[in-house]
Amino acid sequence: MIYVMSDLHGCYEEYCKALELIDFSSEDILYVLGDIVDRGKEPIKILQDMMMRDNVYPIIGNHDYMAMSVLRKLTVEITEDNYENHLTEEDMEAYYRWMQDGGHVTIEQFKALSFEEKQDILDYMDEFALYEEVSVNGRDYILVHAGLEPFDENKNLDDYGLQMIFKRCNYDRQYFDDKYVITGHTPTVMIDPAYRGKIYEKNNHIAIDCGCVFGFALGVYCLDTQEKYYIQKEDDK
Ligand SMILES: [Mn+2]
Repeated sequence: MIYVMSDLHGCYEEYCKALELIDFSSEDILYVLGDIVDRGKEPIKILQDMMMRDNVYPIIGNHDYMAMSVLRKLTVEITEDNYENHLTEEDMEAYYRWMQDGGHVTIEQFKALSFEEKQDILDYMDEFALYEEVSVNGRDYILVHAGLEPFDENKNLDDYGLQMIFKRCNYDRQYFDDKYVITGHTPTVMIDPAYRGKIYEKNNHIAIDCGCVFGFALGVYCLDTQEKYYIQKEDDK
């Protein structure tokens, strides 16, 4: 079976419970549609678990992108040649922007790793895909973190570039008649309050960020059966 989930945001416990719920095995495939890090409690643990599995395919989210850009810069060995000009003003701005957007937990846990563990994580994140196209039982899916905006049906998917991870999807607009677009990034409660904590399906859109880190749920969607699974977020005590 092929499954998708998104916006784990450090919710390691719920991620483990979701794998258990779907009885995830080496025969299955899981796509994670980005925003694995930031905000929640255990982002690095999720990354390390994903890295160990060769049937989990990551797609990059804006938080993963921000984290990777900043952590790359901070993990460079400081030498006599670069110590004065290694971090530019732009780097510092990116750092503060990331901290304001929930990067604290990620950087704290990253700092506690050994140099090799840090490199492994950065190398792993470097390989994250920008999007994926998957066909299952005659249904075609495009898997992407944020959306395809500004949308143009004649545009190649590759031409959306980083807008795919930063620019919010327009859920009122059907992009394709013959393809489903699966996105995270926008908690479904923001698309329509009636979908609070639930996967949203309309206009050939499937929005799967059920707002786990905001106290709602982690949703899992099965591409083979169109079944939906939920892990309710435990209250942080
Ligand atoms: Mn996002």
